[in-house]
Amino acid sequence: MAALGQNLRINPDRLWDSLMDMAKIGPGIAGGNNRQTLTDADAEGRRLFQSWCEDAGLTMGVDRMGTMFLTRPGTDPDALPVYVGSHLDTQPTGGKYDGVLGVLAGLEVVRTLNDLGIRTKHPIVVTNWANEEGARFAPAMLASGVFAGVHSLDYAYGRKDPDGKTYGEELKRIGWVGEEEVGARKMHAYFELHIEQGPILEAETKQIGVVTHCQGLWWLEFTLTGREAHTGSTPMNLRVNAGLAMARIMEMVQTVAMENQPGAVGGVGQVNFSPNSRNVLPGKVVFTVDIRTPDLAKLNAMRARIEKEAAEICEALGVGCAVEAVGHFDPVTFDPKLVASVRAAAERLGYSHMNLISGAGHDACWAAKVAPATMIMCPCVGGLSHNEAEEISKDWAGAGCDVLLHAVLETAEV
Ligand code: HGY
Ligand code: MN
Ligand code: MN
Ligand code: MN
Repeated sequence: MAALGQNLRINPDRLWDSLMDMAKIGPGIAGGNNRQTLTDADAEGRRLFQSWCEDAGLTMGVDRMGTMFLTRPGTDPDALPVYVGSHLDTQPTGGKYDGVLGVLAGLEVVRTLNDLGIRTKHPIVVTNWANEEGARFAPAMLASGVFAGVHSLDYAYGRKDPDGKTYGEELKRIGWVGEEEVGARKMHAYFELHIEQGPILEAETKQIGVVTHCQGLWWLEFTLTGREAHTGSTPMNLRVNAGLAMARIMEMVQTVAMENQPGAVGGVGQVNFSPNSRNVLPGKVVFTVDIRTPDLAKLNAMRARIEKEAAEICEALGVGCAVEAVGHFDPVTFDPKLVASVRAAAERLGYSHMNLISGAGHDACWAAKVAPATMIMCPCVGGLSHNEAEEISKDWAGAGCDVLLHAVLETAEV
């Protein structure tokens, strides 16, 4: 392909400027972002992204989950589009690049093709998936999950945030309920550029992660029932201590993960005590265990062991124990042909690269259920993410976007 020469590259300054402009919307308190899904800040970020895309000549479609699809026509209107995207929503204390890099890199690919007057056979669709993070409305990757047929629209619309607001209500409130049936679109291929959110690429001094797989995940929500009582006057032997049970379960999850090395992780990011008063033993403790590993058998064995041992811990303390799986996907193998095109692009462009298994989950995991899909990763400083101090370099962003441009062009056919 003549167009795929060594010097075919994006404009890294323009990409970086767009990242910095988007980062001004929904600022955090420590230099990052709090642009949680379906908040007013999310709506503002959506409008900015839409305006940039329309300036680049793209036409927008929105589905009933609020996912945004911005289309650049191809020369063959019958050819299925090549999708390229990620997510603009962030964690409450999120970084400026998690998800955002992939969406704005998709736009930069289009802007570059416009600059060069390159037309592709397949249309290109830049995508902003709604609610990837799952921080406000669990589970993560909710909209792409509905798109892939993993969740029903009713299930998704009924998901509640900590204030009891539902996804459906909030999507309507911000005015982003689209007309398109979710999942009606068919993809020729799907690409997602994302920061690694781990330490490997930086430690190995590699510019590009050629992502071959993504590890699988279970989110197990435990509801423990104790007895509210005075923390001062209640003798130790009369306590029904749900808080203690939670602590022992957290310790056990750590043990299970450590006994499944290499490759497994396990932990808890969110705990809610009720009534959450300093001098009241909790009557109820709700928390979510997050376990992940690339090995499916190991993933399911870890889940079974954690649920069994949690029940034993609670029984010994007289605490009630209920558990619900609120998030799950099996380990994902990305499309070998697309993975090869990413690797070839990195080689053609002269970027150092290595194969990588994604530690974090991404919309690409669900896209891979309905189309050939793959990911490209760039390093992040100290491997830090889901932290306002998340940082990347302009060079890393540029290199990742160059590889995305080449891989998309090869697949969309110039
Ligand atoms: O949880 C995840 O892996 C992603 O950040 N939503
Ligand atoms: Mn992400
Ligand atoms: Mn994230
Ligand atoms: Mn499964």
